[in-house]
Amino acid sequence: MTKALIVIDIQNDFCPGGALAVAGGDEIVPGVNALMAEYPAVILTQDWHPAGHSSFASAHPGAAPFSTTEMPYGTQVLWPDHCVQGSPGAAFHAALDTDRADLIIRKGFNPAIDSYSAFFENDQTTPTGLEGYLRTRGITELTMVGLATDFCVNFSATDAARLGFSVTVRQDLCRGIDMEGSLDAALAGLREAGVAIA
Ligand code: VGL
Ligand code: ZN
Repeated sequence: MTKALIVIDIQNDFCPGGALAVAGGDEIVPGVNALMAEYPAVILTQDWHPAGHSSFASAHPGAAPFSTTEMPYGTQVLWPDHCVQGSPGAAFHAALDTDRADLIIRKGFNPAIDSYSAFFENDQTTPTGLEGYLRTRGITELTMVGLATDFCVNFSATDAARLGFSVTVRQDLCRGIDMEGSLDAALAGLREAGVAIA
């Protein structure tokens, strides 16, 4: 049984001062760096959108950030422009120890589909390839940390549990966006999916 630490989207745009800042997002960095030492495999995810991405409110005339729209794959929150490929906002937080990463998996690069989860795009069918990577390495046990608890951590952990991985979310090393009760809903959904919340 091999375990991996999955570090979700600790990028400048999700930290204070960023385009889609999560309160206290930067506070978790020292604890995440320290936790890396306890894992034989460390994987980072990076939200990585082309300019004009369909999840950006700016791509939908008249739409306000944090409103929702119907996409062919379901309801999508429209976000402020964030994590544009190659921009400073898409870079990892400067203090994150990226040297320890075995793999950096990018997601959200498909212009027409957002990807909260590290495993599947928001159509819940297009794979990112992470499942195959983990399985071929014999990794069965995942600990997840990062941003944001109620979106990318939530979707990644739920998908991982559904795929049969043993999953723990370290809530102390996550921070949430918490729009309209989304944090409580996410925590309930995670427990329902069989994810351990530590
Ligand atoms: C995220 C909203 C949009 C996240 C990414 O990392 O939780 N949230 N893109
Ligand atoms: Zn995004």
